[in-house]
Amino acid sequence: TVRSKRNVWTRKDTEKHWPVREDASHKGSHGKVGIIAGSANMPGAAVLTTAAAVRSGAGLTQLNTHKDIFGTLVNHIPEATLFNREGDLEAFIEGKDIIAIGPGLGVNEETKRTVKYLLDRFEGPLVIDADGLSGLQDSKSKIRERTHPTIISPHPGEMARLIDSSPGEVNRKRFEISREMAVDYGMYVILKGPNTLVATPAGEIFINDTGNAGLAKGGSGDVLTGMLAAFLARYENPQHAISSAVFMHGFTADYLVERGAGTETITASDIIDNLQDTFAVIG
Ligand code: NPW
Ligand code: AMP
Ligand code: MG
Repeated sequence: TVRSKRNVWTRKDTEKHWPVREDASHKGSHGKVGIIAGSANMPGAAVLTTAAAVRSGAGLTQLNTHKDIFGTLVNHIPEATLFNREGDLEAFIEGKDIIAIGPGLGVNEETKRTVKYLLDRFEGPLVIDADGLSGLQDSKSKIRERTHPTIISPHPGEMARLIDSSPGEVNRKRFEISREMAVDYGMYVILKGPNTLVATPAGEIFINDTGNAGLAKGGSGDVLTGMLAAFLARYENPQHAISSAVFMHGFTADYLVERGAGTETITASDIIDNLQDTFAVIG
C-alpha cells in the first residue's frame, strides 16, 4: 500500500490562510449557508450547529428544521431564518452556497431521502454529519458523481457503521481508513477524535493538534458542523477551510482550559461563546 503524505495543520497555517473580511463586503459576500438539523427530541443540535455557523462569520444562515421547534429556536438564534422541514427541498437549496446536514435529525427514512436528494441535486459543498451519515449508507456511490466538494465528519462510531467495522478497528487504522475512503469516493473525510484527521480526495492527510477532553461531550460535534459550513463559505480552498475549522474548534477548547476552565465544565455552547475571542487571537 502507498503511504500517504501526512502533515500537521498548525496555527501558522491557520493564520496564513485566514480570509480577510473586506470592509466593503456585504452579507451576500460571506456565503448563504443552509443547515438541515434538529428534531422534536433534539432541538439543541439545531441550535448549536446554526449558532456556530452564525458566529463563525457566515453571511446568511437558514435552518431547515421541524416546525414544532421554531418557537424555541428564535430565542437562541434570532440571526438565522427558518425553513419548515415539510417544505419543498428544491426551494430550500435554491441560492445556497453551502449546505450542512445531519445533527439531531434522527435516523429515519426522511433523513435518508434528504441526503440522497442533496447528493443528486445540490451544486455546492455539502457537509454530512451525525444522522446524515446513517442516511448516507444506501447512497454513498452518488458521492463519486458530484462535481462539488463532499465532506463527511464521522466520529469513530459513525465511521465504524459506514464501513461495517468497529470503533476500535477504526481507531487502530485511522490513517488508512480515512485516506482510502477519501480517495475512493473523491471526498473530504474528517475522522474526529483526539488529533482529528482530515483526508483529502487527493490522498493527503492533515492532522489536527488542538482540542482536549473538554470536547468529549454531547454537542461538540454539532458545533464543529456549523463551523465547517461557515468556513467553507468563507474560503476558496476546501482543505484550508476544513482544517482551519477543526483547528479553531480545538483551539477554542484549549483557550478555555488555559484560562482556568476545567475539562469537566466546558460546554459546547462555551465553544461558540468564545469564538469571538479566539478569532481575534488568530485572525
Ligand atoms: P459507545 O457508546 O462508547 O459504546 P451515535 P451520537 C460510538 C445528536 N446530538 N470513539 C459510541 O460507542 C447528534 O447530532 C444531539 C469510539 C456509540 O456506539 C446525532 O443526531 C444533541 N466510539 C444524535 O444525537 C447533543 C465512539 O458511537 C456511538 C466515539 C446521535 O449522535 C448530543 C454513538 O454514536 C448529540 O450531538 C469515539 N470517539 N464516539 C442535542 N443537544 O440535541 C462515539 N462512539 O449513536 O451516532 O450517537 O454521536 O450521540
Ligand atoms: P461528536 O462525537 O460528533 O460530538 O464530535 C466530538 C468532537 O469533539 C469532535 O470534534 C472530536 O474531535 C472532539 N473530541 C472529542 N473527544 C476529544 C478529546 N478527548 N480530545 C480532543 N477532541 C475531542
Ligand atoms: Mg456528532
